[in-house]
Amino acid sequence: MKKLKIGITCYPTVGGSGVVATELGKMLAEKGHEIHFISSSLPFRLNKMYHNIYYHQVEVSQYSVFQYPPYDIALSSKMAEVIKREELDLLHVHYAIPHAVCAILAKQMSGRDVKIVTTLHGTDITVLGYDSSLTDSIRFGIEKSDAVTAVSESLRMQTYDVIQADKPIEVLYNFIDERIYHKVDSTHLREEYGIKQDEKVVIHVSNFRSVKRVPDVVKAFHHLAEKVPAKLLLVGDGPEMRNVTKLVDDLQMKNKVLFLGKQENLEELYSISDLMLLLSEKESFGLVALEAMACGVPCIGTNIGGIPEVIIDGKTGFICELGNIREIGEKAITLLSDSELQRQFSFHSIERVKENFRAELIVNQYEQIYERLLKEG
Ligand code: GMT
Repeated sequence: MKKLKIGITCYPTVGGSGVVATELGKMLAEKGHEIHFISSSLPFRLNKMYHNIYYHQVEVSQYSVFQYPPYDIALSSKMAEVIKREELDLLHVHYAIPHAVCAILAKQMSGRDVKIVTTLHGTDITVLGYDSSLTDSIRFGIEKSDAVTAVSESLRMQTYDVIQADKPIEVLYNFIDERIYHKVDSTHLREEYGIKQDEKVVIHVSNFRSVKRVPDVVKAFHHLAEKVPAKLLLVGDGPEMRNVTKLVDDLQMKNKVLFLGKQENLEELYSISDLMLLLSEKESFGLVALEAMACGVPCIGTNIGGIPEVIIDGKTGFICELGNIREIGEKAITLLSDSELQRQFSFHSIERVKENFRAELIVNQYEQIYERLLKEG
């Protein structure tokens, strides 16, 4: 395929969407494309030098005449500048608003026929889509993009349902870089964290927003810890942290729960874990479940959004009803008390990721979309 010049815009510090956008940029660069990140700060996973990855910072000035800093306009101007100067072939933006709308404006400002690909990650639809003051803008961003992708079938259907967009939406699942996410030898961490030989390790990773239902994770763990010796690793930070620490205190579980805060090198933590809990009330995909599965960790997830498209009930983990703490706790006990079941689920998790969510497979699908659009002219 012809080597392309691709502009990528995402919220660089926001969880999964920023991770996927950055990983995609890195993979495309490895395949020889020239990548231009256009964002407000350096994407946090861009932690290595690539000769063909460029970063263009969006500077948002605060003027006293404006009540709010004009991020969207500053971004559109920067996009237009980069489209013209670097002669970009296409812009791949993550989130319909504001990024697709900014890309459409930038295309008009630049006067060049740059193609626009928009990837929907969920928050733009499952949260913002229900704000009627934004629905028309989201629909506009989707319909005026040249191609639109969603990270799960569930998100695709929800977008049609909520936004009523008249546009084909293709499902391209999230992926992981299997060179990073695989089981590694990090057993020393068990000892360093004070995890005893006979204890199982349960992990939860999120940005602790209320939609992640971290209190449910603590309650389900409390249920299982009555039967199975275990420690809970809580990784991440966010608005719910205060409630969660209080709940842990109230349940007298301080000695069983480790608050690790935000962490890099998650594969090392997954590699000492026996089970992941992802009990969200909204989740268009659940990238952390995929990362854990790639390291051989079975997951229990809620029957919400795209989670059942990632976790296969009874094969790579269990799917439970949202908020059903007893059911979740019991399923966790079943799994953690049966080492053969755990081994099978772990094996099937790794296989599932390799077959369906490996980077090469999904990055090729994105490239095919780019190629198609540029051929269409
Ligand atoms: O989950 C979050 O709070 C972050 C959010 C985001 O916009 O980055 O994640 C969304 O995109 C991820 C990557 O596609 C998905 O794995 C997450 O499921 C999705 N989050 C929600 O739908 C709540």
